[in-house]
Amino acid sequence: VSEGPVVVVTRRWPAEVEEELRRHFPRVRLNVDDQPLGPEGLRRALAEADVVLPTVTDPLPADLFGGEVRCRFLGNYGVGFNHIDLQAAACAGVVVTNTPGVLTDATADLAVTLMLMVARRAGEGERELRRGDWTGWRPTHLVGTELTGKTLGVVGMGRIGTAVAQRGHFGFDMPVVYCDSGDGPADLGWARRVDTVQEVFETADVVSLHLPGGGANTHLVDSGLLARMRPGAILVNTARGDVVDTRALIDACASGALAGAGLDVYEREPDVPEELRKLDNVVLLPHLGSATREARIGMGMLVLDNLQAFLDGREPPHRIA
Ligand code: 8YV
Repeated sequence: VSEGPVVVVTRRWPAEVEEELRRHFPRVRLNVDDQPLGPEGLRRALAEADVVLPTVTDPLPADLFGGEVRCRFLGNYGVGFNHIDLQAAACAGVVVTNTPGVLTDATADLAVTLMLMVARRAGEGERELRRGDWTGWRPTHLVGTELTGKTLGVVGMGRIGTAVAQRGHFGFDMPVVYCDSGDGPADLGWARRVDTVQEVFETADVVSLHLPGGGANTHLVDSGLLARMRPGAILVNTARGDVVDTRALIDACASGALAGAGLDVYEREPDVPEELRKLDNVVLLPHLGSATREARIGMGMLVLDNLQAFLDGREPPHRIA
């Protein structure tokens, strides 16, 4: 009886999913230290394992696929995959999958959390109270703005963008404008599609980003685009850090051109520029978009579904290369 494929899991996963992995794959290698494998560790994993299950903390550029590659299946634990060179993977004969859908609600909820935290100055208030600086209630203390009735702009109307738009429109009565460079919905009735990112930035009071990182999207949000935002507007990024030119965002938030920004992702995670960390009108979360039990278990189970399909000779449901 074969013991099955060698499976490398690059980080710790929820216990329920690791249990499944152990049950199905006796030769699974779990990363008990939970430290990123780094380029050398990843190179070794690709050379020694039949299956590698990476996360966003495992950059897999083309050169890693240039050497010895025993790996036939890369099951990314996450929906975003700009850390993987898909073309190089495909050339090396590696099938790649991702985990869309199961983290949509968690990520949309976090985008709304950031909008509310910035609009209601929740981070500022929490820091003040914890410092022991709260002197008591007064009518002019930490006055923010309401989301209700403000215009929500969504860049990228895929699964997550649509879930954010629904929350904004049906939960907070926000008119919604959106753009989509791909096959996003032409018309939703309750949300208005516009042709360009510029139009979204010019029209909205709150702009939320929901497009992939990398390629042409890197620094899509630059100083020019930020300058088009309405005075007192808010930018939220739960997509990928590289989509926003951080330098330009720091300037826009520091000058008061924007009311503030809510960020969950950064250009060089886990490094977050000190200048950004010093800004009181910016809310900073440590890449928590999909950090719910439901989403993280769902992501693991979906990786297993994709892997099982591959091993059975079926087309994996979420194949991306
Ligand atoms: C994950 C994410 O936490 O799925 C994504 O694209 O950014 C997050 O849900 C991370 O990518 C795990 O690999």
